Amino acid sequence: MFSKYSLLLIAVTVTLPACGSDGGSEPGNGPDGTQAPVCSGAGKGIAVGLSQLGDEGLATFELVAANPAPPEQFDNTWTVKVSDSGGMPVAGAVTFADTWMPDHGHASPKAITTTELADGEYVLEPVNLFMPGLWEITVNAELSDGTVEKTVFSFCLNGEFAITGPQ
Ligand SMILES: [Cu+2]
Repeated sequence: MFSKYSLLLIAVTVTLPACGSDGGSEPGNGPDGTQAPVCSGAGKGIAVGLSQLGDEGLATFELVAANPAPPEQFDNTWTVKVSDSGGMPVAGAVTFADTWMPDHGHASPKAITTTELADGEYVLEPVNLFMPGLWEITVNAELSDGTVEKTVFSFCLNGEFAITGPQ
Protein backbone atom coordinates (compact mmCIF):
# COMPACT_ATOMS: atom_id res chain seq x y z
CA MET A 1 0.00 0.00 0.00
CA PHE A 2 2.70 2.41 1.02
CA SER A 3 4.81 1.37 -1.93
CA LYS A 4 2.00 2.41 -4.26
CA TYR A 5 2.13 5.90 -2.78
CA SER A 6 5.89 5.92 -3.08
CA LEU A 7 5.62 5.01 -6.74
CA LEU A 8 3.08 7.76 -7.26
CA LEU A 9 5.40 10.25 -5.61
CA ILE A 10 8.23 9.13 -7.84
CA ALA A 11 6.01 9.45 -10.90
CA VAL A 12 5.04 12.98 -9.95
CA THR A 13 8.64 13.87 -9.26
CA VAL A 14 9.73 12.60 -12.63
CA THR A 15 6.85 14.21 -14.50
CA LEU A 16 7.14 17.67 -13.05
CA PRO A 17 10.21 19.77 -13.64
CA ALA A 18 12.06 20.77 -10.51
CA CYS A 19 10.53 23.97 -9.22
CA GLY A 20 13.60 25.08 -7.33
CA SER A 21 14.35 27.79 -9.85
CA ASP A 22 11.13 29.76 -9.36
CA GLY A 23 11.12 29.30 -5.62
CA GLY A 24 14.81 29.59 -4.95
CA SER A 25 14.43 32.61 -2.73
CA GLU A 26 11.67 31.08 -0.63
CA PRO A 27 12.64 30.12 2.91
CA GLY A 28 10.78 26.83 2.61
CA ASN A 29 13.25 25.30 0.21
CA GLY A 30 15.92 22.86 1.19
CA PRO A 31 18.65 24.30 3.38
CA ASP A 32 21.39 23.13 1.03
CA GLY A 33 19.73 24.16 -2.23
CA THR A 34 18.35 20.72 -2.97
CA GLN A 35 15.09 20.20 -4.79
CA ALA A 36 12.00 21.74 -3.25
CA PRO A 37 9.01 19.56 -2.33
CA VAL A 38 6.91 18.65 -5.36
CA CYS A 39 4.00 20.55 -3.84
CA SER A 40 6.04 23.61 -2.85
CA GLY A 41 3.86 26.70 -3.05
CA ALA A 42 0.62 24.71 -3.08
CA GLY A 43 -1.95 25.18 -0.36
CA LYS A 44 -2.42 28.17 1.87
CA GLY A 45 0.37 27.29 4.28
CA ILE A 46 0.15 26.49 7.96
CA ALA A 47 1.44 28.22 11.08
CA VAL A 48 0.39 28.72 14.67
CA GLY A 49 -1.77 31.83 14.74
CA LEU A 50 -3.24 31.20 11.30
CA SER A 51 -6.92 32.17 11.31
CA GLN A 52 -9.43 31.27 8.60
CA LEU A 53 -13.05 32.31 8.15
CA GLY A 54 -15.44 29.40 7.77
CA ASP A 55 -17.07 28.75 4.42
CA GLU A 56 -20.41 30.16 5.65
CA GLY A 57 -18.76 33.25 7.10
CA LEU A 58 -20.29 32.52 10.50
CA ALA A 59 -17.27 31.28 12.42
CA THR A 60 -13.53 31.71 12.48
CA PHE A 61 -11.07 28.86 12.98
CA GLU A 62 -7.69 29.71 14.44
CA LEU A 63 -4.80 27.30 14.89
CA VAL A 64 -3.80 28.40 18.39
CA ALA A 65 -1.33 25.62 19.13
CA ALA A 66 0.48 22.86 17.32
CA ASN A 67 2.77 20.16 18.61
CA PRO A 68 5.18 19.98 16.99
CA ALA A 69 5.28 23.49 15.53
CA PRO A 70 5.56 23.87 12.68
CA PRO A 71 3.80 20.58 11.83
CA GLU A 72 6.00 17.64 10.92
CA GLN A 73 5.56 14.28 9.30
CA PHE A 74 3.57 11.66 11.27
CA ASP A 75 1.47 12.43 14.37
CA ASN A 76 0.65 16.03 15.27
CA THR A 77 -1.62 17.51 17.92
CA TRP A 78 -3.44 20.70 16.99
CA THR A 79 -5.59 23.05 19.03
CA VAL A 80 -8.16 25.00 17.03
CA LYS A 81 -10.21 27.85 18.47
CA VAL A 82 -13.68 28.45 17.06
CA SER A 83 -15.08 31.99 17.35
CA ASP A 84 -18.34 33.44 16.12
CA SER A 85 -18.65 36.43 13.83
CA GLY A 86 -18.52 38.70 16.86
CA GLY A 87 -15.23 37.21 18.02
CA MET A 88 -16.78 35.31 20.93
CA PRO A 89 -15.57 31.75 21.54
CA VAL A 90 -17.98 29.04 20.42
CA ALA A 91 -18.25 26.47 23.18
CA GLY A 92 -20.14 23.22 22.85
CA ALA A 93 -19.81 22.94 19.10
CA VAL A 94 -19.78 19.44 17.72
CA THR A 95 -16.45 19.31 15.95
CA PHE A 96 -15.06 16.76 13.59
CA ALA A 97 -12.02 16.85 11.38
CA ASP A 98 -10.52 14.76 8.64
CA THR A 99 -7.48 14.50 6.44
CA TRP A 100 -7.02 14.39 2.69
CA MET A 101 -4.19 14.41 0.18
CA PRO A 102 -5.76 15.83 -3.00
CA ASP A 103 -2.79 15.05 -5.21
CA HIS A 104 -2.81 11.39 -4.17
CA GLY A 105 -6.54 10.81 -3.62
CA HIS A 106 -6.32 9.35 -0.13
CA ALA A 107 -6.74 10.25 3.52
CA SER A 108 -4.63 9.39 6.52
CA PRO A 109 -5.23 5.91 7.94
CA LYS A 110 -5.71 7.46 11.39
CA ALA A 111 -8.97 9.20 12.29
CA ILE A 112 -8.79 12.51 14.16
CA THR A 113 -10.40 12.68 17.59
CA THR A 114 -11.56 16.09 18.79
CA THR A 115 -11.75 17.06 22.47
CA GLU A 116 -13.22 20.31 23.71
CA LEU A 117 -11.25 22.53 26.07
CA ALA A 118 -12.48 25.80 27.58
CA ASP A 119 -12.92 29.03 25.65
CA GLY A 120 -14.01 27.51 22.36
CA GLU A 121 -10.80 25.54 21.90
CA TYR A 122 -10.76 22.03 20.53
CA VAL A 123 -7.85 19.60 20.51
CA LEU A 124 -7.40 17.55 17.34
CA GLU A 125 -5.31 14.40 17.57
CA PRO A 126 -3.71 12.71 15.94
CA VAL A 127 -3.38 14.85 12.85
CA ASN A 128 -1.43 12.09 11.17
CA LEU A 129 0.58 13.49 8.27
CA PHE A 130 2.13 10.18 7.36
CA MET A 131 3.78 11.22 4.13
CA PRO A 132 5.16 14.36 2.47
CA GLY A 133 2.93 16.21 0.03
CA LEU A 134 -0.07 18.49 -0.13
CA TRP A 135 -2.42 17.98 2.83
CA GLU A 136 -5.92 19.30 3.45
CA ILE A 137 -7.19 19.19 7.02
CA THR A 138 -10.90 19.97 7.12
CA VAL A 139 -12.32 21.16 10.44
CA ASN A 140 -16.09 21.20 10.85
CA ALA A 141 -18.01 22.78 13.70
CA GLU A 142 -21.72 22.27 14.16
CA LEU A 143 -22.98 25.42 15.86
CA SER A 144 -25.78 25.53 18.43
CA ASP A 145 -28.38 26.34 15.74
CA GLY A 146 -27.36 23.29 13.73
CA THR A 147 -25.35 25.18 11.14
CA VAL A 148 -22.21 23.34 10.12
CA GLU A 149 -19.27 25.63 9.54
CA LYS A 150 -16.03 24.37 8.09
CA THR A 151 -12.62 25.41 6.94
CA VAL A 152 -9.78 23.64 5.19
CA PHE A 153 -6.20 24.06 6.30
CA SER A 154 -4.03 23.24 3.29
CA PHE A 155 -0.27 23.09 3.17
CA CYS A 156 2.69 21.35 1.59
CA LEU A 157 4.44 18.99 3.94
CA ASN A 158 7.88 17.63 3.29
CA GLY A 159 9.48 15.70 6.09
CA GLU A 160 12.89 17.18 5.46
CA PHE A 161 12.14 20.79 4.71
CA ALA A 162 10.45 23.60 6.56
CA ILE A 163 6.82 24.27 5.69
CA THR A 164 6.09 27.44 3.81
CA GLY A 165 3.91 29.61 5.99
CA PRO A 166 1.13 31.96 4.93
CA GLN A 167 2.40 34.76 2.72
CU1 LIG B 1 -0.22 10.80 -0.13
